[in-house]
Amino acid sequence: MRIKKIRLKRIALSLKTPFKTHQAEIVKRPAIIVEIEDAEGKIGYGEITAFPSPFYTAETTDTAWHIVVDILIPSIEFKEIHHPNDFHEQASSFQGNQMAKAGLEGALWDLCAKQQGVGLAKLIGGTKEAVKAGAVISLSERMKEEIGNLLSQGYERFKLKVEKGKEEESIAAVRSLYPDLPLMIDANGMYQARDLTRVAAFDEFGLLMIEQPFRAGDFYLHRTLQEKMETPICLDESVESFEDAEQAIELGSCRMMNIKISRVGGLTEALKIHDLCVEHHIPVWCGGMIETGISKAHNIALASLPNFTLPGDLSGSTRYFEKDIIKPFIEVDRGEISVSDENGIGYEIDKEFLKQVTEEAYEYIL
Ligand code: OSB
Ligand code: MG
Repeated sequence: MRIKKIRLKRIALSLKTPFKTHQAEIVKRPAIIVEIEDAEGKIGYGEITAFPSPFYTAETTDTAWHIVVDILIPSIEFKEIHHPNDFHEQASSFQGNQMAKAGLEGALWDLCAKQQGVGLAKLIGGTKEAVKAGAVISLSERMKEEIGNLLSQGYERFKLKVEKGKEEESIAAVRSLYPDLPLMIDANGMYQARDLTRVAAFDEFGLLMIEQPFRAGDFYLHRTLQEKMETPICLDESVESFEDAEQAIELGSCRMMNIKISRVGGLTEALKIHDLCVEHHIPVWCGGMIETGISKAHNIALASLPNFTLPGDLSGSTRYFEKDIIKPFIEVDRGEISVSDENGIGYEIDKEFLKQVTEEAYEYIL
């Protein structure tokens, strides 16, 4: 791919309102933007979506920076990379650190599409012209107004973050206002074996699915709950690789899957998981990470694949932030986000704004 330069930019964006879950409260969103430049000066953009604290997966912004700068960049043979898949193959000799890997691979995918003069969605086999928007409602938000506002923008799916012991109350509050709302909850692994019966009774709420009720490594409890429950279980944190997805499907631990490019270590792995789910008739959707437009653009391209039949955590640029680092902003129009057919991720970078929000930069010249 004639890679000449790799740049990392550590940025931070302030959220319009804090995003609160039972695990963390996010007020400022740090991220690492990856730029990979080729011999012709074409630039591919990726984003490392790790958080400052390891509340979601084990990575953090700092560990990801370290892994990219001190491990991946010095050991990857960039001259041998003819396609992003080659990076995936080389990076697989290191364990874990999916978000660090995904950020680099993402920049390569954007660059690859730009070099071929095609949109990223088209390059990976996307078929849709638009993807459906879905919203995530965190704990601190005024739920009622928030849902009303998002409904008027056409959002087609609503995911509530819940707090243990208060979930029945919050689901019932939403259901009393919106009996038919396409609603789900994301437990982020907060339940234990002793909660099985109580969670199984959530069937009465007619939820689209329950996301990640138990901790990540536990395929057994998810399977036990799925056997007791009509409501589909959807895995998020549990699936960090193709092999995790295979086990989950084989064991019956879920009936739906949330695919996040960053959680599974890049688009190559995400595509493999998508194809596996097609084979097993498991519908998938694209998960979000409260990310900038760069990562959102990658998500939109992924969600344009045919088996992304459920609306994901796909929202517009101004859902969480006043201003995005891409131009134009991603917009939700009557519940849909159009899939760009411009080259690469399909959006320009607002270089001025990116510079303003950059706190630390690193450049490696090959
Ligand atoms: O569990 O899906 C999750 C955000 C940060 C970390 C984990 C999760 C989330 C979300 C997505 O729920 C929020 C969004 O980007 O809209
Ligand atoms: Mg989740």
